[in-house]
Order: sequence, then C-alpha cells, then structure tokens
Amino acid sequence: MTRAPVTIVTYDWVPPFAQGYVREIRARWAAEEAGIPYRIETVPVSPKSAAHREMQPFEQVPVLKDGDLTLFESGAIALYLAEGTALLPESRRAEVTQWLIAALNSVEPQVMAWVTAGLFDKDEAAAERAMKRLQPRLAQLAAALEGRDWLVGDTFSVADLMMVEVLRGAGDDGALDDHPVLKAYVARATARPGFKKAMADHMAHWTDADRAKAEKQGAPA
Ligand SMILES: N[C@@H](CCC(=O)N[C@@H](CS)C(=O)NCC(=O)O)C(=O)O
Repeated sequence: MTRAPVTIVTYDWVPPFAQGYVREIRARWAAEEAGIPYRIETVPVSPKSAAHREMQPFEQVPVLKDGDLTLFESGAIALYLAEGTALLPESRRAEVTQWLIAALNSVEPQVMAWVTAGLFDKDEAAAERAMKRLQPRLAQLAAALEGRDWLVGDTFSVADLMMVEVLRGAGDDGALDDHPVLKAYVARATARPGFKKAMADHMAHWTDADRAKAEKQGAPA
C-alpha cells in the first residue's frame, strides 16, 4: 500500500542568509531518508498568522501534518518520520534518541548562542565569548566520534541527521575548522542522496519564493 504524503510546513519566504538553513530541511531530509512522500505548505513569515500559532505555539517552523496529527519541533518530527525505518533501529532506539536529544539540547544551544551573538546581534565580543564556550563542546563531540562514521553503531541514523543539521551551519561559518573529524562527519552525511535531494528542493522553494516576492513588489498597486 502506498503511504499518503505527509505535509511539511515552512515559511512563504525568508531572507537570503536563512535560505539553506530553515529547519524544515530537517523534516525534508528525514522524509527523504525514510522514503516518505511529502508536500510543502507555507505560512507567512511576517506577520505570523493565527493559523500558524494554532499549529506551533512558538510561531516557528517546521510543522508536520499527517492525517489528524499536527506535530512541531524538528526533533519530534524527525523521530516520527524515522519510526519503523532504518533511521531508528529498534535495537538501538534508546541510544539513537539519546544522541538526537544531545544534538538539540547539548550542542545546538551553544551553536545558537554563537549565531545569535554574531549574526543577529552583531555583537563581536559576545560572539567571541560564545565561540569560546562552543569550541570545547565541539572537541568533546569530535572525541566521541573519533574512529567512527556514525554516532550509533555502523549505520546512519536520525541522530546523525540531527547532529549534522546542528553542525552544518556552524561549519559553513568556520566553527568546525579545528575539528577535522566533525568536518568529515558533516561531509559524509551531506553527501547522502537524501540530503542532496532535500537541499535542492529546499533551495528551489526559496528561489520560487524570491521570484514571487519580486513579482508582488513589482506589480502595480
Ligand atoms: N526548536 C525548534 C526551533 C524552530 C526554529 O527556531 N525555527 C525557526 C526557523 S529555522 C523559526 O521559525 N524562527 C522564527 C522566525 O523565523 O520568525 C525546532 O527545532 O523545531
């Protein structure tokens, strides 16, 4: 029986610096890896809508809809899509969940502190302090990954998907430069066809969104 497509909700537009990094890529990638068909629905990035708030109390994306179920938080969405697939092997479920939570709870806050200080607040001193706190955490992660391809066992899991997603943006901005193990880990995961397809579709969405925005702005009142 073919599975009905799930719906992944993302924004109708984001500025160029965010394109490639909006967290709905995590849902797209998980769906690609799990072989689950999906379609995209959008909510306005600004102003936020009541319909958006109803699905996501913090007015964020992604949101996943599957029949009667509406789910937010990229970690919960990725775990849901991974269920019953090789992304979440039954025999290693607890450890995979542990590492997925570590990505979101022990690594992402430090990455985000750095990104927030540098990119959003443009506060160089705060960004430097955040980077100093981030580096030892990255070194600890690199030590845990030393000599291994993936976080749990010998196969790529939803924990790797989430950890790589947390690291990818930081790596693009140079934060992984002193951690060849992490750079190789991100390169290994993002070479997967599932990531490539998800990223190509993600970027195509923003190209279309830019075009639609330009057309709207250029349209006579
Ligand atoms: N913990 C949430 C964070 C979601 C999040 O921060 N999403 C960003 C986009 S990547 C967002 O919607 N930000 C609000 C905005 O852009 O207005 C998750 O992992 O789903």
